[in-house]
Amino acid sequence: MVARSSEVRPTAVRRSASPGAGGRRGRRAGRLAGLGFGGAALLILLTGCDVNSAFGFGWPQGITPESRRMYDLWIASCIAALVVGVFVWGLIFWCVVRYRKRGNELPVQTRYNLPMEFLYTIAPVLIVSVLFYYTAVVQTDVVKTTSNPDVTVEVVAFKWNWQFNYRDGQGVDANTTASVLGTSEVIPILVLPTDRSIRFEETSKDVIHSFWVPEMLFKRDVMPGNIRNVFEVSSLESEGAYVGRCAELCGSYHAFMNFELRVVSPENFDRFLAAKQGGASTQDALTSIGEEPYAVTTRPFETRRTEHNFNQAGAGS
Ligand SMILES: [Cu+2]
Repeated sequence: MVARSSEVRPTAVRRSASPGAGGRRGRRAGRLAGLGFGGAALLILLTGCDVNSAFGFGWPQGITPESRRMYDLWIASCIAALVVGVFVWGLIFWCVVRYRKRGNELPVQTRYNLPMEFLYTIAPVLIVSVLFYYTAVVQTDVVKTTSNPDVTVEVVAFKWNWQFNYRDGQGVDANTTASVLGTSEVIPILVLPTDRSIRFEETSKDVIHSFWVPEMLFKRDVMPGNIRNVFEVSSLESEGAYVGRCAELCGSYHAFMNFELRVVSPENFDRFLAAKQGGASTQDALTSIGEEPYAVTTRPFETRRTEHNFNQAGAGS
């Protein structure tokens, strides 16, 4: 038989209060701990009225099935962490109250506790294993690609803007059928349809950039040279305008490297593409389908590239 713990009774003369006092203290500590748990549960319940804003933890709602899976993983991980946290805080506060100093008596000296040591070794391994399992499942789903996406768009990054090429196939050998190019004056608008799978093929003209639309909850590095990073979304679920950014520090004007994702209906997307292929400008093609011709989520930044005005008072605005 294995001893559960080894306790060394202090030799000091016990000057404990009446036998009933310890029991009363224990009950009071239990009530305090219960109150703490109840308060935490009530807080979660009350803020749970709007689960998405209470448990969003800073993440926007996704607009793709993939992003919703990542969102769910993130929220579930946060809630699991909170549950563990509340449990640990509860134990700490319970110990602080239950075993607080009472007079000069030396408390029981516990040297080891096998079940407890077994628990706090196994529990973290189990938690990490469960987190790893769900992360691997969601990641595999998010990065999977198919052989026949509905739309293929080539994302070309360069210092410090974007070009979006609509392609007639996959890979470097496919042809560009229409193109959107950003300039210092005009934010490039990437027009894409709802309800269709979309393949993004990324390439860079110079340094490493990163294609990021926060509402897709996803970013991927855009590499120069022969590396062609590819990812797909199985559909874009809500029409609208979403800001896009470069998420890799790529040089002086990295912060200015914005674009806009404009999600439209499949019919309007076909009309937009036909207008572009017919020689219309991006702004005219957008107007022809009843969309705002210029970006509405971001604006071109004043780069002042020709002025030597760095570090001068009043230069920033
Ligand atoms: Cu960049």
